[in-house]
This record gives sequence, C-alpha cells and structure tokens, in this order.
Amino acid sequence: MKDLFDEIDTHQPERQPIGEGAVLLRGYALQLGKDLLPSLHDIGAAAPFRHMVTPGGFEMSVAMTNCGQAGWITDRAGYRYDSHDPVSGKLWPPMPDAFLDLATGAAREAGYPEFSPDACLINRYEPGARLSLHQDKNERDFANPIVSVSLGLPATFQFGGLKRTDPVRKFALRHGDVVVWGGPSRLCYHGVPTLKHGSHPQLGSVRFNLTFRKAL
Ligand code: MD6
Ligand code: FE
Repeated sequence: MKDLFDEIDTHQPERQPIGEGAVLLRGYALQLGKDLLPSLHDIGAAAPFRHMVTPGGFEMSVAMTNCGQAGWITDRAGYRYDSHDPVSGKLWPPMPDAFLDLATGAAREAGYPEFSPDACLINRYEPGARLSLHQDKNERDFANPIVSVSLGLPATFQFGGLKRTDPVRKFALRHGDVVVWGGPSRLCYHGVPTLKHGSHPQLGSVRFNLTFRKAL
C-alpha cells in the first residue's frame, strides 16, 4: 500500500547550486534514507542524544550525538573534536557503511570525489529547537567539503556569507535533501531558525540532520 510517506516525499531529485562550491541535492537521500534509520536508532542507543553546553554556558536546544572516528563536542572548555563520548567515556560508535556510502556518493555528485569523512555529527531538532548562525571551523583542513543530510520534519536553512553580517538566503530542507558544501563556500555562516511544529510520517515530530566531515 502506498503510504503517506510516499505522498509527501516524492519530490524529484534535483540539483540546486546555492553558492560557489555548494549544492543542494534535493531528495538525494530518499532511496537510501530507509537504510539510515535503523543505524540512527542504534547510534542513539549506544551514544544517547544530549544537549551540550556552549563555551558561553548556554545549553543548546538541539540534541546531538556522533558516530565515526571523531565526534564534535562542546562544553565550557570550548568546541572541538574528540575520539571519545564524554558522557560514557567510550569511543563514538563506528560510522555505518550506509552512512559512508551516502556521504561519499553525494560528495562525488557535487564534484568532491575524494571526500572521505571520519566524523558524523547527528543533530536532533524538536519543534522550538534552533541553531544560531555559525561557521563550521573546528575541522583541521577546510579543503574538504561537508555533506549534510536532512531527515524528518522540514526546516529552513539560512545560508549567508563569510562575514556574520552578510545577507542570508533561505532554503527549505526537507526529508531526504542533502547539502554539499565546500570550496569558496566552506566557511560561510549558516543556521537553522526555530523548527516549526509538525509530524513526519516516518519520524514523527522530529528533524535529524547528519553532517559528515573530515575532521582529522
Ligand atoms: C542543520 N547544519 O542543518 C545544521 N553545517 O541542522 C549545519 O550546521 C551545517 O547543514 C555545515 C554544512 C552544512 C550544514
Ligand atoms: Fe554547521
């Protein structure tokens, strides 16, 4: 039987340049998305989502976890990558093959055939959560792109320039959309304004964002 998921998430795969070196691959993860969900569940069981604290002392509204060799963390001491989950003291769960295949495939599609991620930050947004404008700059080498996969509830993605005060454009990111982002855009400011209420047929009232990086 055709389910509600099919009705909503059948937008055509399509490539939309959003900046120099940055492309939005609409629907790229729709086929593979099904294989991601069991792994996402397992990672959340091994390394539970948590609300980290910024160096300034604010608890983030987005809950996060990681998989891969390196995980992005923040606490009062700063933003950084660590091989271990500070909550459990254990290594982050390994990056599942389905994740790796999706990330390298999308990167290749976007013109980055060498991309070999060692870190996957998983963001979980519930309605009301937001991620303020920031640059991704804790990685060792900005020559590598970032691959960002959106699952579940739709969100608005704000995409600005190299200065915080540069004008910001907005893009809707829906279930299955992938943004690949590198080259001259690599250090552009970006953010996600407050997630609106809603329910996704597969994931319910939540949005996940997976960002794959080469951190080390
Ligand atoms: C999000 N994404 O979409 C947050 N960073 O929930 C990011 O912060 C991000 O999507 C770098 C590159 C792509 C991204
Ligand atoms: Fe980011």
